[in-house]
Amino acid sequence: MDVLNKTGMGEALSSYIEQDRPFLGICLGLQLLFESSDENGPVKGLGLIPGVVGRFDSSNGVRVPHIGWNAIQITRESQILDDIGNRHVYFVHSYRAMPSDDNREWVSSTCNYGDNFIASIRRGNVHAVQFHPEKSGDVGLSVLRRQKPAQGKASELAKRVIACLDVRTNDKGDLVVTKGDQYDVREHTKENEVRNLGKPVDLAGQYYKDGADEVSFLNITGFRDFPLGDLPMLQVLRHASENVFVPLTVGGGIRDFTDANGRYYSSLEVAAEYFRSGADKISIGSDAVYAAEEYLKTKVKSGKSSLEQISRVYGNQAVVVSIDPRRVYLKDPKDVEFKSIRVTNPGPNGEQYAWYQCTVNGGREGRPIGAYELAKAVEELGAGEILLNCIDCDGQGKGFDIDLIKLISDAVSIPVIASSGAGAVEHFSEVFSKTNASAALAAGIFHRKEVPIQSVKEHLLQEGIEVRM
Ligand code: 1PR
Repeated sequence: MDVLNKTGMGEALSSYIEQDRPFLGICLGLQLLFESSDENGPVKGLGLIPGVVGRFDSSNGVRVPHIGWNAIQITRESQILDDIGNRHVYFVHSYRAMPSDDNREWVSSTCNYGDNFIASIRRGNVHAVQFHPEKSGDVGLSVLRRQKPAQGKASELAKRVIACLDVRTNDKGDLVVTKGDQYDVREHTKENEVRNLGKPVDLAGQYYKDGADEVSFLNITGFRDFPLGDLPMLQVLRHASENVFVPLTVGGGIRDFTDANGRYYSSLEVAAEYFRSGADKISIGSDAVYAAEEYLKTKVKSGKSSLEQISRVYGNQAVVVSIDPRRVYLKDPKDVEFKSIRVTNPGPNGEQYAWYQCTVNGGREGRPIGAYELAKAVEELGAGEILLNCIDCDGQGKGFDIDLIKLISDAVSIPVIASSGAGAVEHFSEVFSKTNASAALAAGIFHRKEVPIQSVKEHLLQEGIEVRM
Protein backbone atom coordinates (compact mmCIF):
# COMPACT_ATOMS: atom_id res chain seq x y z
CA MET A 1 0.00 0.00 0.00
CA ASP A 2 2.92 2.32 0.72
CA VAL A 3 4.21 1.86 -2.80
CA LEU A 4 0.77 2.20 -4.38
CA ASN A 5 0.11 5.39 -2.43
CA LYS A 6 3.52 6.93 -3.07
CA THR A 7 3.32 6.33 -6.81
CA GLY A 8 -0.30 7.46 -7.14
CA MET A 9 -1.21 3.95 -8.25
CA GLY A 10 -3.62 3.53 -5.35
CA GLU A 11 -5.91 6.27 -6.61
CA ALA A 12 -5.51 5.13 -10.22
CA LEU A 13 -6.38 1.54 -9.30
CA SER A 14 -9.44 2.64 -7.33
CA SER A 15 -10.86 4.62 -10.22
CA TYR A 16 -9.99 1.79 -12.66
CA ILE A 17 -11.90 -0.68 -10.51
CA GLU A 18 -14.82 1.73 -9.96
CA GLN A 19 -15.18 1.86 -13.75
CA ASP A 20 -15.55 -1.95 -13.80
CA ARG A 21 -12.48 -2.47 -15.92
CA PRO A 22 -11.02 -6.02 -16.01
CA PHE A 23 -9.02 -6.70 -12.85
CA LEU A 24 -7.63 -9.82 -11.17
CA GLY A 25 -6.07 -9.47 -7.73
CA ILE A 26 -4.09 -12.33 -6.19
CA CYS A 27 -3.49 -12.79 -2.44
CA LEU A 28 -2.48 -9.28 -1.24
CA GLY A 29 -4.17 -8.16 -4.46
CA LEU A 30 -7.44 -9.26 -2.84
CA GLN A 31 -6.61 -7.99 0.63
CA LEU A 32 -5.76 -4.45 -0.44
CA LEU A 33 -9.29 -3.96 -1.81
CA PHE A 34 -10.60 -3.97 1.79
CA GLU A 35 -10.74 -1.04 4.20
CA SER A 36 -7.68 -1.98 6.22
CA SER A 37 -5.37 -4.81 7.24
CA ASP A 38 -3.89 -5.72 10.61
CA GLU A 39 -0.73 -7.11 8.96
CA ASN A 40 2.14 -4.80 10.01
CA GLY A 41 -0.58 -2.33 10.74
CA PRO A 42 -3.28 -1.31 10.82
CA VAL A 43 -2.63 -0.33 7.22
CA LYS A 44 -5.32 1.48 5.23
CA GLY A 45 -6.41 -0.38 2.07
CA LEU A 46 -8.14 0.91 -1.06
CA GLY A 47 -11.43 0.69 0.84
CA LEU A 48 -13.52 -0.63 -2.03
CA ILE A 49 -14.87 -3.60 -0.07
CA PRO A 50 -16.21 -3.27 3.50
CA GLY A 51 -14.15 -5.24 6.02
CA VAL A 52 -10.84 -5.54 7.82
CA VAL A 53 -8.17 -8.13 6.99
CA GLY A 54 -7.23 -9.88 10.26
CA ARG A 55 -4.93 -12.69 11.39
CA PHE A 56 -6.09 -16.31 11.57
CA ASP A 57 -6.76 -17.33 15.14
CA SER A 58 -4.63 -20.37 16.03
CA SER A 59 -6.79 -20.94 19.13
CA ASN A 60 -9.37 -22.29 16.64
CA GLY A 61 -7.16 -25.36 16.37
CA VAL A 62 -5.48 -24.45 13.08
CA ARG A 63 -1.81 -23.95 12.29
CA VAL A 64 -0.89 -20.44 11.19
CA PRO A 65 0.22 -19.64 8.47
CA HIS A 66 -2.43 -21.43 6.43
CA ILE A 67 -0.13 -23.17 3.94
CA GLY A 68 -1.24 -25.72 1.42
CA TRP A 69 -3.94 -27.03 -0.84
CA ASN A 70 -7.46 -26.40 0.38
CA ALA A 71 -10.97 -26.70 -1.02
CA ILE A 72 -13.14 -23.67 -1.73
CA GLN A 73 -16.91 -23.38 -1.58
CA ILE A 74 -18.42 -21.39 -4.41
CA THR A 75 -21.11 -19.14 -2.98
CA ARG A 76 -22.04 -17.19 -6.06
CA GLU A 77 -21.55 -17.41 -9.82
CA SER A 78 -18.13 -15.94 -10.48
CA GLN A 79 -17.33 -16.73 -14.12
CA ILE A 80 -13.69 -17.57 -13.55
CA LEU A 81 -14.07 -19.98 -10.62
CA ASP A 82 -17.32 -21.77 -11.32
CA ASP A 83 -15.62 -25.02 -12.32
CA ILE A 84 -13.13 -25.36 -9.50
CA GLY A 85 -15.46 -25.87 -6.55
CA ASN A 86 -14.31 -29.46 -6.14
CA ARG A 87 -10.59 -28.98 -6.60
CA HIS A 88 -7.73 -28.07 -4.28
CA VAL A 89 -6.05 -24.69 -4.74
CA TYR A 90 -2.88 -23.41 -3.09
CA PHE A 91 -3.02 -20.91 -0.23
CA VAL A 92 -0.13 -19.35 1.71
CA HIS A 93 -1.09 -16.58 4.14
CA SER A 94 -1.56 -15.68 7.80
CA TYR A 95 -4.19 -12.96 7.29
CA ARG A 96 -7.65 -13.17 5.76
CA ALA A 97 -10.86 -11.22 5.15
CA MET A 98 -14.14 -12.47 6.56
CA PRO A 99 -17.54 -12.49 4.86
CA SER A 100 -20.20 -10.22 6.39
CA ASP A 101 -23.57 -8.70 5.51
CA ASP A 102 -21.73 -5.57 4.38
CA ASN A 103 -19.55 -7.32 1.79
CA ARG A 104 -21.95 -10.08 0.76
CA GLU A 105 -22.45 -8.66 -2.76
CA TRP A 106 -18.70 -9.14 -3.40
CA VAL A 107 -18.00 -12.62 -2.01
CA SER A 108 -17.92 -15.39 -4.64
CA SER A 109 -16.31 -18.21 -2.64
CA THR A 110 -15.15 -19.04 0.86
CA CYS A 111 -12.67 -21.48 2.35
CA ASN A 112 -12.86 -23.22 5.69
CA TYR A 113 -9.77 -23.01 7.90
CA GLY A 114 -10.72 -22.63 11.52
CA ASP A 115 -13.36 -20.24 10.27
CA ASN A 116 -14.91 -19.46 6.90
CA PHE A 117 -12.86 -16.76 5.24
CA ILE A 118 -13.17 -15.10 1.83
CA ALA A 119 -11.43 -17.15 -0.88
CA SER A 120 -12.50 -14.92 -3.77
CA ILE A 121 -14.53 -11.88 -4.64
CA ARG A 122 -16.23 -10.79 -7.82
CA ARG A 123 -18.22 -7.81 -8.93
CA GLY A 124 -18.68 -7.33 -12.67
CA ASN A 125 -15.26 -7.50 -14.26
CA VAL A 126 -13.43 -7.17 -10.97
CA HIS A 127 -12.12 -10.45 -9.57
CA ALA A 128 -9.70 -11.28 -6.78
CA VAL A 129 -8.60 -14.51 -5.17
CA GLN A 130 -6.89 -15.21 -1.85
CA PHE A 131 -5.24 -18.38 -3.20
CA HIS A 132 -2.50 -18.50 -5.80
CA PRO A 133 -3.75 -19.64 -9.23
CA GLU A 134 -0.20 -19.31 -10.58
CA LYS A 135 0.90 -21.94 -8.01
CA SER A 136 -2.20 -24.16 -8.14
CA GLY A 137 -1.06 -26.50 -10.90
CA ASP A 138 -3.43 -27.27 -13.77
CA VAL A 139 -6.44 -26.06 -11.78
CA GLY A 140 -4.90 -22.65 -11.23
CA LEU A 141 -3.76 -22.37 -14.82
CA SER A 142 -7.32 -23.14 -15.92
CA VAL A 143 -8.47 -20.10 -13.92
CA LEU A 144 -5.89 -17.87 -15.59
CA ARG A 145 -6.62 -19.29 -19.03
CA ARG A 146 -10.40 -19.33 -18.50
CA GLN A 147 -10.57 -23.05 -19.36
CA LYS A 148 -12.58 -25.77 -17.71
CA PRO A 149 -10.44 -27.91 -15.39
CA ALA A 150 -10.81 -31.68 -15.04
CA GLN A 151 -13.21 -32.91 -12.36
CA GLY A 152 -11.95 -33.56 -8.85
CA LYS A 153 -12.97 -34.00 -5.27
CA ALA A 154 -11.74 -31.73 -2.50
CA SER A 155 -13.24 -31.02 0.88
CA GLU A 156 -10.55 -29.75 3.25
CA LEU A 157 -6.87 -28.85 3.64
CA ALA A 158 -4.86 -31.62 1.97
CA LYS A 159 -1.76 -33.26 3.38
CA ARG A 160 1.09 -32.30 1.07
CA VAL A 161 3.60 -34.59 -0.64
CA ILE A 162 6.84 -32.75 -1.38
CA ALA A 163 9.70 -33.77 -3.65
CA CYS A 164 13.10 -32.61 -2.45
CA LEU A 165 16.16 -32.06 -4.58
CA ASP A 166 19.47 -31.87 -2.74
CA VAL A 167 21.64 -29.93 -5.17
CA ARG A 168 25.39 -29.38 -5.27
CA THR A 169 28.26 -29.06 -7.70
CA ASN A 170 30.01 -32.34 -8.38
CA ASP A 171 33.78 -32.73 -8.81
CA LYS A 172 33.46 -31.93 -12.56
CA GLY A 173 31.79 -28.63 -11.74
CA ASP A 174 28.25 -29.61 -12.86
CA LEU A 175 25.29 -28.77 -10.69
CA VAL A 176 23.59 -32.12 -9.98
CA VAL A 177 20.80 -33.55 -7.87
CA THR A 178 22.43 -35.78 -5.32
CA LYS A 179 21.22 -37.83 -2.39
CA GLY A 180 22.96 -38.90 0.75
CA ASP A 181 22.84 -41.82 3.13
CA GLN A 182 22.71 -40.13 6.50
CA TYR A 183 23.99 -37.01 4.66
CA ASP A 184 26.96 -38.73 3.03
CA VAL A 185 26.48 -37.98 -0.70
CA ARG A 186 29.66 -39.63 -2.03
CA GLU A 187 29.66 -43.05 -3.73
CA HIS A 188 31.60 -45.64 -1.80
CA THR A 189 33.81 -46.47 -4.79
CA LYS A 190 37.48 -45.87 -5.54
CA GLU A 191 36.62 -42.53 -7.22
CA ASN A 192 34.48 -41.48 -4.28
CA GLU A 193 32.48 -39.16 -6.56
CA VAL A 194 29.35 -37.21 -5.62
CA ARG A 195 26.27 -39.35 -6.34
CA ASN A 196 24.56 -37.95 -9.45
CA LEU A 197 20.83 -38.59 -9.75
CA GLY A 198 19.94 -36.12 -12.47
CA LYS A 199 19.58 -32.51 -13.51
CA PRO A 200 17.73 -30.18 -11.13
CA VAL A 201 15.47 -28.39 -13.66
CA ASP A 202 14.50 -31.61 -15.47
CA LEU A 203 13.68 -33.45 -12.28
CA ALA A 204 11.68 -30.53 -10.85
CA GLY A 205 9.61 -30.43 -14.08
CA GLN A 206 9.07 -34.18 -13.91
CA TYR A 207 7.92 -34.08 -10.28
CA TYR A 208 5.50 -31.26 -11.09
CA LYS A 209 3.96 -33.41 -13.83
CA ASP A 210 3.89 -36.40 -11.46
CA GLY A 211 1.75 -34.46 -8.98
CA ALA A 212 4.20 -33.14 -6.37
CA ASP A 213 2.44 -30.53 -4.23
CA GLU A 214 5.68 -28.60 -3.80
CA VAL A 215 9.26 -28.86 -4.91
CA SER A 216 12.19 -28.02 -2.62
CA PHE A 217 15.73 -27.29 -3.71
CA LEU A 218 18.38 -27.52 -1.02
CA ASN A 219 21.74 -26.12 -1.98
CA ILE A 220 23.52 -28.51 0.36
CA THR A 221 26.95 -26.92 0.12
CA GLY A 222 25.51 -23.43 0.57
CA PHE A 223 27.21 -23.18 3.94
CA ARG A 224 30.57 -22.97 2.17
CA ASP A 225 29.66 -21.85 -1.39
CA PHE A 226 27.97 -18.49 -1.04
CA PRO A 227 24.75 -18.65 -3.10
CA LEU A 228 25.16 -15.29 -4.83
CA GLY A 229 28.51 -16.52 -6.07
CA ASP A 230 26.72 -19.69 -7.09
CA LEU A 231 24.69 -18.26 -9.96
CA PRO A 232 23.75 -21.67 -11.42
CA MET A 233 21.44 -22.17 -8.44
CA LEU A 234 19.62 -18.94 -9.25
CA GLN A 235 19.39 -20.04 -12.87
CA VAL A 236 17.99 -23.40 -11.80
CA LEU A 237 15.23 -21.55 -9.98
CA ARG A 238 14.55 -19.24 -12.92
CA HIS A 239 14.26 -22.12 -15.36
CA ALA A 240 12.33 -24.39 -13.00
CA SER A 241 9.75 -21.69 -12.26
CA GLU A 242 8.99 -21.30 -15.98
CA ASN A 243 7.36 -24.73 -16.04
CA VAL A 244 6.59 -25.66 -12.46
CA PHE A 245 3.30 -24.19 -11.25
CA VAL A 246 3.40 -25.36 -7.66
CA PRO A 247 5.36 -23.66 -4.87
CA LEU A 248 9.15 -23.77 -4.97
CA THR A 249 11.24 -23.60 -1.82
CA VAL A 250 14.96 -23.01 -1.86
CA GLY A 251 17.47 -23.32 0.95
CA GLY A 252 21.19 -23.35 1.56
CA GLY A 253 23.56 -20.53 2.43
CA ILE A 254 21.04 -17.95 3.61
CA ARG A 255 23.09 -15.79 5.99
CA ASP A 256 25.11 -12.56 6.08
CA PHE A 257 28.33 -12.90 4.12
CA THR A 258 31.46 -10.89 3.35
CA ASP A 259 33.26 -12.01 0.17
CA ALA A 260 37.01 -12.12 -0.48
CA ASN A 261 36.93 -8.51 -1.73
CA GLY A 262 35.37 -7.32 1.50
CA ARG A 263 31.91 -6.76 -0.02
CA TYR A 264 29.18 -7.40 2.51
CA TYR A 265 25.92 -9.14 1.53
CA SER A 266 23.02 -9.27 3.95
CA SER A 267 20.93 -12.41 4.26
CA LEU A 268 18.03 -10.26 3.11
CA GLU A 269 19.83 -9.66 -0.21
CA VAL A 270 20.40 -13.40 -0.62
CA ALA A 271 16.73 -14.12 0.08
CA ALA A 272 15.61 -11.30 -2.24
CA GLU A 273 17.68 -12.80 -5.04
CA TYR A 274 16.15 -16.24 -4.43
CA PHE A 275 12.62 -14.77 -4.42
CA ARG A 276 13.29 -12.77 -7.59
CA SER A 277 14.53 -15.92 -9.27
CA GLY A 278 11.25 -17.73 -8.62
CA ALA A 279 11.30 -19.08 -5.06
CA ASP A 280 8.05 -18.86 -3.10
CA LYS A 281 9.67 -19.76 0.21
CA ILE A 282 13.23 -19.76 1.42
CA SER A 283 14.59 -22.23 3.93
CA ILE A 284 17.22 -21.46 6.56
CA GLY A 285 19.33 -24.18 8.20
CA SER A 286 22.54 -23.36 10.05
CA ASP A 287 21.87 -19.66 10.55
CA ALA A 288 18.55 -20.39 12.27
CA VAL A 289 20.38 -22.62 14.76
CA TYR A 290 22.73 -19.77 15.71
CA ALA A 291 19.79 -17.35 15.94
CA ALA A 292 17.87 -19.71 18.23
CA GLU A 293 20.91 -20.30 20.45
CA GLU A 294 21.40 -16.55 20.82
CA TYR A 295 17.71 -15.97 21.54
CA LEU A 296 17.58 -18.69 24.21
CA LYS A 297 20.75 -17.33 25.80
CA THR A 298 19.77 -13.64 25.87
CA LYS A 299 15.94 -14.03 25.95
CA VAL A 300 15.92 -11.01 23.64
CA LYS A 301 14.80 -10.91 20.02
CA SER A 302 17.56 -8.87 18.41
CA GLY A 303 15.60 -8.53 15.16
CA LYS A 304 18.92 -8.89 13.34
CA SER A 305 19.02 -12.60 12.51
CA SER A 306 18.36 -13.64 8.92
CA LEU A 307 15.22 -15.42 10.10
CA GLU A 308 13.77 -12.32 11.79
CA GLN A 309 14.72 -9.94 8.99
CA ILE A 310 13.40 -12.05 6.14
CA SER A 311 10.18 -12.88 7.92
CA ARG A 312 9.63 -9.21 8.79
CA VAL A 313 10.06 -8.10 5.18
CA TYR A 314 8.45 -11.02 3.31
CA GLY A 315 6.08 -12.42 5.95
CA ASN A 316 6.58 -15.57 8.00
CA GLN A 317 4.70 -17.69 5.45
CA ALA A 318 7.76 -17.27 3.20
CA VAL A 319 10.31 -18.52 5.74
CA VAL A 320 10.94 -22.20 6.42
CA VAL A 321 13.46 -23.37 9.00
CA SER A 322 15.19 -26.62 8.07
CA ILE A 323 16.32 -28.66 11.08
CA ASP A 324 19.01 -31.36 10.77
CA PRO A 325 18.88 -33.25 14.07
CA ARG A 326 20.72 -36.41 15.07
CA ARG A 327 19.27 -38.85 17.61
CA VAL A 328 21.35 -39.23 20.78
CA TYR A 329 20.30 -42.12 23.02
CA LEU A 330 20.23 -41.69 26.77
CA LYS A 331 20.08 -44.08 29.68
CA ASP A 332 18.54 -41.41 31.86
CA PRO A 333 16.60 -38.36 30.59
CA LYS A 334 18.25 -36.30 33.35
CA ASP A 335 21.59 -36.74 31.57
CA VAL A 336 20.86 -33.70 29.36
CA GLU A 337 19.34 -30.28 29.86
CA PHE A 338 17.40 -30.62 26.58
CA LYS A 339 13.96 -32.11 26.00
CA SER A 340 14.25 -35.89 25.77
CA ILE A 341 11.61 -38.50 25.04
CA ARG A 342 11.00 -42.15 25.69
CA VAL A 343 11.72 -43.80 22.34
CA THR A 344 9.55 -46.41 20.66
CA ASN A 345 12.59 -48.50 19.70
CA PRO A 346 15.35 -48.69 22.32
CA GLY A 347 18.92 -47.72 21.40
CA PRO A 348 21.80 -50.15 20.65
CA ASN A 349 22.56 -50.59 24.36
CA GLY A 350 18.97 -50.83 25.42
CA GLU A 351 18.62 -47.08 26.06
CA GLN A 352 14.98 -46.10 26.56
CA TYR A 353 15.42 -42.36 26.00
CA ALA A 354 16.82 -39.99 23.40
CA TRP A 355 17.22 -36.33 22.64
CA TYR A 356 17.61 -34.85 19.18
CA GLN A 357 20.72 -32.75 18.81
CA CYS A 358 20.66 -29.99 16.18
CA THR A 359 23.54 -29.76 13.73
CA VAL A 360 24.88 -27.12 11.33
CA ASN A 361 26.91 -27.21 8.10
CA GLY A 362 25.08 -30.18 6.63
CA GLY A 363 25.26 -32.30 9.75
CA ARG A 364 28.99 -31.79 10.20
CA GLU A 365 28.82 -30.04 13.56
CA GLY A 366 26.60 -30.84 16.54
CA ARG A 367 25.35 -27.85 18.55
CA PRO A 368 24.26 -27.41 22.16
CA ILE A 369 20.55 -27.19 21.36
CA GLY A 370 17.82 -29.78 20.84
CA ALA A 371 15.32 -29.95 17.97
CA TYR A 372 12.48 -29.26 20.42
CA GLU A 373 14.11 -26.11 21.83
CA LEU A 374 15.05 -24.97 18.34
CA ALA A 375 11.56 -25.47 16.90
CA LYS A 376 9.90 -23.46 19.66
CA ALA A 377 12.50 -20.69 19.45
CA VAL A 378 12.32 -20.29 15.67
CA GLU A 379 8.52 -20.19 15.79
CA GLU A 380 8.83 -17.21 18.14
CA LEU A 381 11.46 -15.61 15.93
CA GLY A 382 9.15 -15.68 12.91
CA ALA A 383 9.50 -19.02 11.10
CA GLY A 384 6.33 -19.90 9.18
CA GLU A 385 7.05 -23.58 8.71
CA ILE A 386 9.51 -26.26 9.83
CA LEU A 387 11.22 -28.75 7.56
CA LEU A 388 12.11 -31.53 9.95
CA ASN A 389 14.87 -33.82 8.72
CA CYS A 390 16.53 -36.61 10.70
CA ILE A 391 20.11 -37.56 9.94
CA ASP A 392 19.71 -41.10 11.32
CA CYS A 393 16.80 -41.86 8.96
CA ASP A 394 18.00 -39.95 5.87
CA GLY A 395 18.26 -42.22 2.83
CA GLN A 396 17.54 -45.37 4.86
CA GLY A 397 14.06 -46.04 3.41
CA LYS A 398 12.85 -47.47 6.74
CA GLY A 399 10.25 -44.82 7.46
CA PHE A 400 10.09 -41.41 9.10
CA ASP A 401 11.20 -40.89 12.71
CA ILE A 402 7.71 -40.86 14.17
CA ASP A 403 8.90 -40.08 17.72
CA LEU A 404 10.72 -36.96 16.53
CA ILE A 405 7.95 -35.75 14.21
CA LYS A 406 5.31 -36.22 16.89
CA LEU A 407 7.46 -34.34 19.41
CA ILE A 408 7.96 -31.33 17.14
CA SER A 409 4.55 -31.19 15.47
CA ASP A 410 2.89 -31.21 18.91
CA ALA A 411 5.24 -28.50 20.20
CA VAL A 412 4.58 -25.78 17.62
CA SER A 413 1.53 -24.27 15.96
CA ILE A 414 3.16 -23.64 12.57
CA PRO A 415 3.06 -26.38 9.90
CA VAL A 416 5.70 -29.13 10.11
CA ILE A 417 7.04 -30.99 7.08
CA ALA A 418 8.16 -34.52 7.95
CA SER A 419 11.34 -35.52 6.14
CA SER A 420 13.93 -38.31 5.92
CA GLY A 421 13.45 -42.03 5.61
CA ALA A 422 10.47 -42.58 3.29
CA GLY A 423 10.83 -45.96 1.58
CA ALA A 424 7.26 -47.08 0.83
CA VAL A 425 3.77 -45.62 0.45
CA GLU A 426 2.82 -46.90 3.91
CA HIS A 427 5.41 -44.64 5.50
CA PHE A 428 3.41 -41.62 4.33
CA SER A 429 0.11 -42.83 5.78
CA GLU A 430 1.94 -43.76 9.00
CA VAL A 431 3.38 -40.27 9.46
CA PHE A 432 0.03 -38.60 8.77
CA SER A 433 -1.95 -40.90 11.03
CA LYS A 434 0.49 -40.92 13.96
CA THR A 435 1.68 -37.29 14.00
CA ASN A 436 0.41 -33.80 13.30
CA ALA A 437 2.71 -33.28 10.29
CA SER A 438 1.12 -31.13 7.57
CA ALA A 439 3.33 -32.45 4.77
CA ALA A 440 5.75 -35.27 4.05
CA LEU A 441 8.88 -34.85 1.98
CA ALA A 442 10.93 -37.50 0.22
CA ALA A 443 13.89 -37.59 -2.10
CA GLY A 444 15.58 -40.96 -2.73
CA ILE A 445 12.49 -43.02 -3.55
CA PHE A 446 11.38 -40.47 -6.13
CA HIS A 447 14.84 -40.01 -7.69
CA ARG A 448 15.41 -43.75 -7.98
CA LYS A 449 11.85 -44.15 -9.37
CA GLU A 450 11.07 -46.77 -6.75
CA VAL A 451 7.77 -45.21 -5.71
CA PRO A 452 6.00 -42.71 -7.98
CA ILE A 453 4.34 -39.68 -6.37
CA GLN A 454 1.02 -40.77 -7.85
CA SER A 455 1.15 -44.10 -5.93
CA VAL A 456 1.79 -42.22 -2.69
CA LYS A 457 -1.27 -40.06 -3.34
CA GLU A 458 -3.47 -43.01 -4.33
CA HIS A 459 -2.46 -44.87 -1.19
CA LEU A 460 -3.21 -41.87 1.03
CA LEU A 461 -6.58 -41.44 -0.65
CA GLN A 462 -7.41 -45.09 -0.01
CA GLU A 463 -6.48 -44.61 3.62
CA GLY A 464 -8.97 -41.75 3.86
CA ILE A 465 -6.32 -39.02 4.04
CA GLU A 466 -7.17 -35.87 2.05
CA VAL A 467 -4.67 -35.27 -0.77
CA ARG A 468 -4.65 -33.21 -3.95
CA MET A 469 -5.07 -35.57 -6.91
O1 1PR B 1 22.68 -24.64 6.60
O2 1PR B 1 21.22 -22.84 5.72
O3 1PR B 1 23.19 -23.60 4.41
O4 1PR B 1 21.18 -25.03 4.68
C1 1PR B 1 21.68 -26.22 4.18
C2 1PR B 1 20.53 -27.10 3.81
O5 1PR B 1 21.05 -28.24 3.11
C3 1PR B 1 19.76 -27.62 5.01
O6 1PR B 1 18.38 -27.58 4.71
C4 1PR B 1 20.20 -29.07 5.15
O7 1PR B 1 19.12 -29.89 5.55
C5 1PR B 1 20.62 -29.43 3.74
N1 1PR B 1 21.75 -30.36 3.68
C6 1PR B 1 23.02 -30.07 3.99
N2 1PR B 1 23.79 -31.17 3.77
C7 1PR B 1 22.99 -32.14 3.35
C8 1PR B 1 23.41 -33.50 2.98
O8 1PR B 1 22.57 -34.36 2.67
N3 1PR B 1 24.70 -33.76 3.02
N4 1PR B 1 20.63 -32.30 2.88
C9 1PR B 1 21.70 -31.64 3.29
C10 1PR B 1 19.63 -32.56 3.68
C11 1PR B 1 17.94 -33.94 3.86
C12 1PR B 1 16.67 -33.87 3.15
C13 1PR B 1 16.52 -35.12 2.35
C14 1PR B 1 15.56 -35.90 3.18
C15 1PR B 1 14.81 -36.96 2.45
N5 1PR B 1 18.97 -33.52 3.04
O9 1PR B 1 16.47 -32.75 2.43
O10 1PR B 1 16.12 -34.80 1.10
O11 1PR B 1 16.28 -36.47 4.26
O12 1PR B 1 15.65 -37.93 1.98
P1 1PR B 1 15.14 -39.41 1.77
O13 1PR B 1 13.70 -39.33 1.37
O14 1PR B 1 15.97 -39.95 0.64
O15 1PR B 1 15.35 -40.15 3.05
P2 1PR B 1 22.14 -23.98 5.40
